Amino acid sequence: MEKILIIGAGGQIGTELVLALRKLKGNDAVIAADIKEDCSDLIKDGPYIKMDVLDREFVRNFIIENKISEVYLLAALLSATAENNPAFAWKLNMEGLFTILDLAKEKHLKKVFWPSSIAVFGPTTPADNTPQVTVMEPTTVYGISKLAGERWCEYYAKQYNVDVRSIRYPGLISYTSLPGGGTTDYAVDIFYQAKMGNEFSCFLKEDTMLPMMYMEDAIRATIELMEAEESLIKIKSSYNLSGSSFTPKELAQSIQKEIPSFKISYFPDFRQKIADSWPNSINDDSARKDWGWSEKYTTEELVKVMLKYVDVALIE
Ligand code: AKB
Repeated sequence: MEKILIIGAGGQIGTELVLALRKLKGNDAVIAADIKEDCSDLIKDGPYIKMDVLDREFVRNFIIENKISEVYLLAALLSATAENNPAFAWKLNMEGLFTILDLAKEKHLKKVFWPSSIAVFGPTTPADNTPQVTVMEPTTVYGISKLAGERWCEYYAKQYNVDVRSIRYPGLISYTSLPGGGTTDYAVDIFYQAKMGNEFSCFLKEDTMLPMMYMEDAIRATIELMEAEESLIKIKSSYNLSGSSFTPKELAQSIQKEIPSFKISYFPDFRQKIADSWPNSINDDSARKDWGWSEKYTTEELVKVMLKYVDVALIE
């Protein structure tokens, strides 16, 4: 029987992945794990374990004793938080990955999912329609850790036959649980402020174009990648994935179509530099060709869904 462990299950992606995978595989087949003592009510309908991904022995014993077959390793510090604590970000983002890759190398795990990010790219990367294989000189701690992680995933896949799969996520837009510590987080916060009737103060300049994706597409991509035949997964580092790209101004204009009184102002902070180093748009031809990826949500569609479902109680 498949037994899945999601580490970092309390986060923005983790919460939604737990829900989606439990729907697909059954509640008991999907164990949620996070550093917090208790899990959120959203994922209370299945097993939960408090787990510090940096406690290598604990993680190893849990996976071996519980005969876990697949791990989704989502615990990480994102781009903005990582810049404020580089040493810890490097430790957290790398050590957990080695623990899991080693378990897969020792054949305790059949399959591993590890998320990469558009942060692997840098200012010298072609910014428009960024190719799968291109110049990669990230200038953030988060980006450096993701690029190093990608290289290690490919190394373990090629040297030790580890089945590890990965996606370079763009900014993810969702309403079920909040993002934390990312540079693309403005594109989620904006919906809460719009719904509360507040003017939104944006920490990026109005013309900062970034690749984004609606969470439902991102979760579907993750599950489709993990369910695909192993022979189809040609890229062992991480797949480019594209949803839609927009600037804060364009996003605000889409929101104004639904809420004409909505106002936005711009006060760029340290995150502007991070955003400026990332691509405007992503070429995901490899994901389309290898395992049949295609996105469903346009910017207009995601704006409509977000405005309908965002619950301001989540931030109060
Ligand atoms: C961030 O902004 O740090 C993340 C990412 C693009 O990986 N959302």
